[in-house]
Amino acid sequence: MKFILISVFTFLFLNVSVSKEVIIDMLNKRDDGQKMVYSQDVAQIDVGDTIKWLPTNKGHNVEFLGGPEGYNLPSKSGLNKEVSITFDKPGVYLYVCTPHKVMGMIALVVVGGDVSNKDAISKIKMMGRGKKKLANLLDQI
Ligand SMILES: [Cu+2]
Repeated sequence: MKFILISVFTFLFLNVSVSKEVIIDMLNKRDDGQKMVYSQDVAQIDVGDTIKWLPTNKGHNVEFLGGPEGYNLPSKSGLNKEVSITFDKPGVYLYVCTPHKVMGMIALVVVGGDVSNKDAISKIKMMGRGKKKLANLLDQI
């Protein structure tokens, strides 16, 4: 009995601690020299995890352009605003910075390792460097 109780508590504890928060910065320049980028191009997270975007540099936001089928895209954030989203649905998500998407300020979130909607994401119309970068990022997942 004692063993079962310990097992149950361990399971509950692990289950709670598994959900994590990932921080992504909105940057004018990243350590690798890339300009107008998020600190992570591809964020691989688990179902139930939260991503918090910080307006580390000014003039950026987060606008979702695509996600798994049935997902209601969140409304785009205001410039210089912190954004926090919890992802409960597995799949690939594409988000961009509204003013800089043409310059390639775009990124992906992959939830639960599920890339089954990758094709749908690849069909989202992008322009300029954003277009090239989307193809490049999709190649990485
Ligand atoms: Cu931007």
